[in-house]
Amino acid sequence: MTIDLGFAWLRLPGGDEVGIVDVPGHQDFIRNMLAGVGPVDAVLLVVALDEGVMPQTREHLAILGVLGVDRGVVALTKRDLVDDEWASLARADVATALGGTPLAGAPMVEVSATAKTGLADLVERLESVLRTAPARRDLGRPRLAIDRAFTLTGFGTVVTGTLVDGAFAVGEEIEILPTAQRARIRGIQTHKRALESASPGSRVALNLTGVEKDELERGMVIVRPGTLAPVSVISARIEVLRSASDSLAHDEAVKVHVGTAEVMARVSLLEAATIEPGASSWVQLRLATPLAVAVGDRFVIRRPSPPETLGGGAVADISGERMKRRREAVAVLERRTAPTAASRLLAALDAPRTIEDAGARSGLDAGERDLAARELVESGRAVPLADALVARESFEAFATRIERTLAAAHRRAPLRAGAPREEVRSSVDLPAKRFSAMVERLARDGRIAERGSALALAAHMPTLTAEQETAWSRARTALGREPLQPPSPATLESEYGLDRELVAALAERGDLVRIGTEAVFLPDAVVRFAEAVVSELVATGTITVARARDLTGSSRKHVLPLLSFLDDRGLTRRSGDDRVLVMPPEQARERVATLVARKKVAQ
Ligand SMILES: Nc1nc2c(ncn2[C@@H]2O[C@H](COP(=O)(O)OP(=O)(O)OP(=O)(O)O)[C@@H](O)[C@H]2O)c(=O)[nH]1
Ligand SMILES: [Mg+2]
Repeated sequence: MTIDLGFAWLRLPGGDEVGIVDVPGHQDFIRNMLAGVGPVDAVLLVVALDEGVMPQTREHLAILGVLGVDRGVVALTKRDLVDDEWASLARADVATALGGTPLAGAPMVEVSATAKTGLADLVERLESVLRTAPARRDLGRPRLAIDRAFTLTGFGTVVTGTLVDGAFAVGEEIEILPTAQRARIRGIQTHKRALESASPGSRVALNLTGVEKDELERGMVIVRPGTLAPVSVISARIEVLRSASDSLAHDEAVKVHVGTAEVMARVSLLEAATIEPGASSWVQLRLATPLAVAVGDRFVIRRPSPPETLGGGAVADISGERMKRRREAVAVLERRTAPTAASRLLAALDAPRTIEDAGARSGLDAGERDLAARELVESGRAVPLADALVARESFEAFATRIERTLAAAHRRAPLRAGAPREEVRSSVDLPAKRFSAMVERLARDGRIAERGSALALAAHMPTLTAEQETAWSRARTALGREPLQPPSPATLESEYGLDRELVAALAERGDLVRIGTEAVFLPDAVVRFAEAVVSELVATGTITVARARDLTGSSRKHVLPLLSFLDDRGLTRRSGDDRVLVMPPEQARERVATLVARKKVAQ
């Protein structure tokens, strides 16, 4: 009697090699059977004709259904021990038992191992069934669930398993989960032949350096470092088998079999209080020890005692979040398992994530993922934010939060240009790069505006109280008296009540132009000064500080910052003690006209 897994391979008549995992049939060893049956392309179900359908035959068929193994061949063995009539009765029995299972209608071949009859036919059927199996996907994220770990004299540590989702090559560093230990691949064998690399779907023996046999066991998973992380909470839709002896209750303890691992878990039912036999429901499984699983992995749940297969499902979410609000949780999970790749990816973009991260969460391969991402961005259902993508809905939530923060800041400080950028960023808690992309987009859409180092709602204008307006109107009269020899900011504050903040607000509104730290002018005065300087430069080519002062009726104290201002605006530049024009006259005149209108943005 087979107790544990056995491994062999076979060359098919067409030349292909097929790896074979022999699993125990007896009910006492179902847990070992489960460790071997997961990642297969097809199954060879063996029923002895002299015994017919046994209880374990039904349990095995149910497990195949749960795991989604939906192609195979049935070998009816010991044909030599029964007569024709018995054989045809048994055969009919088996056909009935297959009804409603993934092997319904599968080819059945009568064989005798002792008389060696039917064997060639069996292999041929197996070959044609395998031809219908879909190609193994390569997600560039290889995983190997360990089914055996041992030491081999002259080699050291060896593990075996079925490689899925990617390829491994000799020399590669690997990570062992859940322990997160690192090791290196020293050698690879498939069917006892040494290879440089192994491809997804093959039975593989890895010779590892940097790890001892004692540190490895069945159930652990070998991955490329950093590509998968163990989780303690997984969400899934579980189906309880119609044949289950009882319903599954909330908080019940079950055994979860996934890959080659087996762990205890508690079931949180997210919908009803129980799942009746034949029914299904969204659940969260709280695992006793963390498991390295990926979205889409099929698993089986069993009741520990008396041992019984209850059902299972496919992993829908591995974010590890405990979902408390059940109805919402179910809606999220429904979306994460939606039929199209685009809607699954979208469901994983509830927060800004890199496309790799979102793809892994939705169980998509690189091709599907990239196609879906393009579709989502083109249709506007997702928005790019620097290195990440985010669903439109979540983007809107961020945008609303930013707008609220700004509105509150404007209410608190109506005179201010806006709220400090960092303060706004902390209100949404986005990394700097993504926040900048967010701001850029909202600014482009005309929702918010960048005002120097501050952010504001696009429509925000600093607003003055009635007293401030009165103070401003008195100050303006004073500034207009000798526009190019205006009162200093200190005087404006002491005589007219224009403090720094009010001046900044007036500058923001475009009523004042601040030049340097020590001068404030009316916009018209700045334009007049610039016009005079430009005309002189067009006429004579250069201008001195003294000449500019005399021409405009200003003072040296004011002319110095005004000339620097023109330099800063790219209109003029210093040449010794003089200024010269740096652009053709026509262009200079145009620039003068926009000099203070542009002030508001540049500040
Ligand atoms: N006469 C006869 N005996 C067979 C035939 N096939 C297998 N046997 C015998 O039946 C017994 C059980 O065979 P196994 O191959 O161990 O059966 P199994 O399905 O692997 O059983 P488990 O591993 O316990 O699930 C052995 O003694 C075999 O020699 C056959 O076609 N004819
Ligand atoms: Mg056996």
